[in-house]
Amino acid sequence: MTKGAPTDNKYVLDWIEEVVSLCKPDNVIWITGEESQLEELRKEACSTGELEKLNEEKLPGCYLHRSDPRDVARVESRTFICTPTKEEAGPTNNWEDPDAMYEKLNKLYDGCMKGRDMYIIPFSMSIIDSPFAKFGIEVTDSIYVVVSMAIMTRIGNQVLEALGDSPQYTKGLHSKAKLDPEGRYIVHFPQDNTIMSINSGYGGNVLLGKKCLALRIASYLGHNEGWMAEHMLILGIENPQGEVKYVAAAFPSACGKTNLAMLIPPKHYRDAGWKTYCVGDDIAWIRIGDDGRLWACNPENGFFGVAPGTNAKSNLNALESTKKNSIFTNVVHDLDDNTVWWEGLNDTPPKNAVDWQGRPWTADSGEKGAHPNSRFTAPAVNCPCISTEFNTAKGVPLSAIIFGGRRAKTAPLVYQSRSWDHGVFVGSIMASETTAAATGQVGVVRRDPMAMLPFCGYHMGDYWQHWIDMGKKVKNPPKIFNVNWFRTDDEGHFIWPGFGDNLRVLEWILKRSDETIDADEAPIGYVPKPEDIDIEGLTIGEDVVRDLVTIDRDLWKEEMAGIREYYKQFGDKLPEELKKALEETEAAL
Ligand code: GTP
Ligand code: SPV
Ligand code: MN
Repeated sequence: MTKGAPTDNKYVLDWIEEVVSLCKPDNVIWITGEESQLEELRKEACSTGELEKLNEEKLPGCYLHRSDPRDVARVESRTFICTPTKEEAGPTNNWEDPDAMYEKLNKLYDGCMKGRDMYIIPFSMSIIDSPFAKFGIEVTDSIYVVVSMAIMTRIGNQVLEALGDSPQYTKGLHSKAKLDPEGRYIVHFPQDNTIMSINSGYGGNVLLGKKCLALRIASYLGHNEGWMAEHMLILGIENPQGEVKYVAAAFPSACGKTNLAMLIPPKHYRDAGWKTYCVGDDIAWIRIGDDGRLWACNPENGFFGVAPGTNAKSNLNALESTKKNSIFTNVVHDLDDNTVWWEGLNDTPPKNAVDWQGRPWTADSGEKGAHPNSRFTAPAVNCPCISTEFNTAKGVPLSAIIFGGRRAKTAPLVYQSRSWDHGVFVGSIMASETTAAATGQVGVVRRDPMAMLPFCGYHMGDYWQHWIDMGKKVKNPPKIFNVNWFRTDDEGHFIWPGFGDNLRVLEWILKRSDETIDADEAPIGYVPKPEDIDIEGLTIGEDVVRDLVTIDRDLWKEEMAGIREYYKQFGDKLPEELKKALEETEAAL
């Protein structure tokens, strides 16, 4: 079956022999990266209904895909980190003994590709000639996965050439199998550099370069190798003096990374000469540079963004990114002009349409036409504000790291940590309301340290210690902040305008990073003097800003009590620095 393979790498060929004999596909197809091969596959997928070709004039090269209705989001309850001991995976991950898990999975994979084609996708996270790139090979029986990976990563023979005869690559085995929710597993074996995903066809569960490799496996590798894999967007901000500074921000799923990564400055900022550049919208790999600063690069090559709410006002750059060579998953299909629609795109829903499940649908039905976690897969090169540094190996130096979540109360609009270690504390105590990006209840506040709860490939206590240790090694660490765009009033409306106006907060953050502006001391850190947040052109006044940055001591005392309780599960692994920061905050309150 490996006859005619485009590589002699015996570590690759032996593994492919193994998965072929396990999955028993009818054919084995090596994905070369050539456009002609991808085009053939798209045609084949259109012939079976797996993809639908959209209006070539309005959306050239674009396709619609619907996943199984029971398979529309990441499934955290079925995502596993299988380290030799449970202790290594820690209390926040699902764990099973690797041997037991291999045995269980091998039964599920046995013959799962009979009657199907197997596709072998060599891919690279980061540009292929980067010394920091990590290579992977994803084996899959899904054309949707092949064409999505071709957007999200660098793929094909060029990766095999760069890999040469090295064993250093991540093995990723994916099969849709029967799409059975009961048999669904997304499993990571960090020590074996292996990922196995079965019975799902939804992005985050099956595009194995993304959350599985670039976060779960990479966070484990980064811990061993002295770097960090983080759930962060990377944004460049140019001020009117022409200086470009970079920030990285970690927000949980569906909490605003893609939006902040592509933000368009408010009008008077644009007029003054402010510009923004997107380096990444989801994942940052961070290293210590020769200059003693932290440098971040985006290992991905595309965006897998939330569709609902994306519109010309909220995120024009994302919308523009989807205008060609993109795939839309679980959105509304407008049958009149063969385009797509979702809630929040505009006020003119299509009259003749089918919903995300392919059922006839009109807006009057009162039901949502697009799934709340419907997504677009778009090439990064399409983004009008893509950074010139996007395709560089060394990435960009960070001036600030920002944590944030979706909190109706408690968390202020912005606050700054007192030090690196205190910043790690601020990241570790993050909490956010759950969203449709993962299955389960939506809108429940849960702790999501560094937005990595579902993505950390090892013990969370060790992960925090790694953050502390990295801080000791960097001479000029970025300052660390926390933001919350989602505070609501008594009627449940968002108080802060958000989106492009978030630059007003970023401006304060950059000034604090430069130490060119004062701040007020609060028990939890530094908060802006209300007059230091630019509100020109907004309908809210300084008094509202004052409220947004005010700390409610009673709520925060409760918060600290909750954190004390939360921390207990980490036992000895809880870094001393975090214990101390908790005690200091309690005392200050
Ligand atoms: P993942 O791709 O799942 O990791 O999500 P994300 O973090 O990239 O979130 P995204 O930018 O797609 O935003 C998710 C939702 O939050 C969308 O419905 C947005 O409209 C909304 N949102 C983003 N930024 C803001 C903001 O500043 N204010 C408010 N109120 N909503 C926002
Ligand atoms: C997220 O859930 O954080 C996403 C989408 O970015 S997924 O790729 O499904 O993880
Ligand atoms: Mn996103």
